[in-house]
Amino acid sequence: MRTEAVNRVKLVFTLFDADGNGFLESDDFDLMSGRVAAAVPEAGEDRQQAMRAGFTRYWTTLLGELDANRDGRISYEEYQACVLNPERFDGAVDAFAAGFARLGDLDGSGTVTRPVFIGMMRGVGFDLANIHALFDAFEPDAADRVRVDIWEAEIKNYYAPGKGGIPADLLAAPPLT
Ligand SMILES: [Ca+2]
Ligand SMILES: [Ca+2]
Repeated sequence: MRTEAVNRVKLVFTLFDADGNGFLESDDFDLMSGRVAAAVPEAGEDRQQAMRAGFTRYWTTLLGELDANRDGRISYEEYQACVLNPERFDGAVDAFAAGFARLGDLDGSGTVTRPVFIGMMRGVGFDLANIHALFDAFEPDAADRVRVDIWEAEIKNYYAPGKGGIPADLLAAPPLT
């Protein structure tokens, strides 16, 4: 597996552990989807539901595939195994990526503004400078908007163990000092 992918897996585990107790649990995903929803209160109910459903499906897939000791939560050791058979997570990652990125398309234009992008990604917990770097890598247009389909595709890339040297790696860059 690519070193970049290891770094992405480590980071996303830390972020998904929204309450910081060292394990992924159902409550973490409710907490995080609530933070993301709160970042875009003007998004319609349908999009909010699709986003929450994506989080829920991803969680139930993790639990079904990775909870080796059957305690109802996922440790980092268990989570790391997600990279061994990435195809088992394709459906869940696709639904997660679609529900998440499309939430930010508030006017149905197929694009997302920088403030909405920042707000949602801060809701997940990414570093602010890294979020701006990713937005800029998506080549915003004159109105400072990026395409939702590009964002959605990059979310999937984030979870692909074989990929490195991609825009998603910007999210796992060390914070600037
Ligand atoms: Ca937790
Ligand atoms: Ca477990």
